[in-house]
Amino acid sequence: MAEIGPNTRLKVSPFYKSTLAEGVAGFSPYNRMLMPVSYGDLAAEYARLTKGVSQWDVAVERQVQLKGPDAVRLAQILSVRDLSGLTENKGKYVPMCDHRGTLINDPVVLQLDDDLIWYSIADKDILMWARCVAAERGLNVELSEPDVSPLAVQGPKAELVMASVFGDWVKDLKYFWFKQTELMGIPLVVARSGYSKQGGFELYLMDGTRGDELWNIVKEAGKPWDIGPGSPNPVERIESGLLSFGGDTDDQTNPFEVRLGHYVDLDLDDDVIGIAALRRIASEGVRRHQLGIVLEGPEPKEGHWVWYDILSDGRKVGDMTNGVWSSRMGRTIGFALVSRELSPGAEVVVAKDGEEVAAKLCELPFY
Ligand code: THG
Repeated sequence: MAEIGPNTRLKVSPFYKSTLAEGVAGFSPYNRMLMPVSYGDLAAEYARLTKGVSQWDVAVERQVQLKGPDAVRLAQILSVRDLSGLTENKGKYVPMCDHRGTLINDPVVLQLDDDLIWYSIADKDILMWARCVAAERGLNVELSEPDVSPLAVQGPKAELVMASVFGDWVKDLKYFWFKQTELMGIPLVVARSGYSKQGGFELYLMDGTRGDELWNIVKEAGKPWDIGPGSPNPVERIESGLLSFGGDTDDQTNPFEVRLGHYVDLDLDDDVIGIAALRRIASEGVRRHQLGIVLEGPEPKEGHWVWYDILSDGRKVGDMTNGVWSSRMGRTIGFALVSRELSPGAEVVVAKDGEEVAAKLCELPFY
């Protein structure tokens, strides 16, 4: 069998050995690293996430660090959401665009100090982008990818596990709030966040030599609640309506098309990259919008459908960007990026390998 594995162009997560020991069954490339995507039993992983608690190696969510007197200024230039209210220990979800107003990332931004910001990024080279912008604008800021790797603890019982590890203060963290702390001498940022709607935390490990140690502390602490390994779950995130940047977006997608319009502040200064283009797009109106889609028919053999044409009256009207079988709904469900002409309730067809599957558009989220 052909193999792909860590090499000099594919960095290893600090939790890599632990995930192998847990029986990781699949990886996906992301930010030039490998992200675990399955431990071989997706139904059990879904159940753990929605009813219990699971721990995820999401070290691929790399940090782009902005440090120096112009860190805050650069952060705003890179973000089409107003960051004037950004303060230490309270993160925000922010769309990042290029000069065309096209979405190039949807990071979480964390301010750690007056002159220190992390952009916790999805899959794309934002370090290179930020360095280029900083240099072209003559800003006094140092850009780097620090030794920081998030471990997510997600699910309705995550708070119990985290409180048993850190104490009751974690219960007071609001969504995206975080605290810099230590656990047995391991430097961490503890945040209430994560890529699910089941509740949970992220532990940003700040010493890559101690990944397996942190993994095992969480694993031991979670035993009373049957913690187990997992990963960002495609079924749960589609049911919950969470966007996958790069998965549900293409090289033309702007934030208004994919339900991120309420994170765009059009009255930001013109020096914010993409804001002028977004003003124009907002006044002209978007061509496409993102809706849910529900397909007819039983569970398909292959679990995950990506980028199939959506047709209406025999004409292509958009794409089903991701589709999965939802046991909870008894249907294949997905995200549709379709022409504005189509509204929830519209009957369409998904064209898949020469077959046509009847489907209906709906509002998001499913739950
Ligand atoms: N964790 C961390 N960084 C990340 C991700 C993560 N960076 C890249 C990628 N994932 C970013 N994507 C998202 C998408 C949605 C959310 C978080 C990261 C999210 N959204 C909430 C929602 O949509 O309801 C809240 C948004 C809000 O209203 O502010 O949590 O997983 N560290």
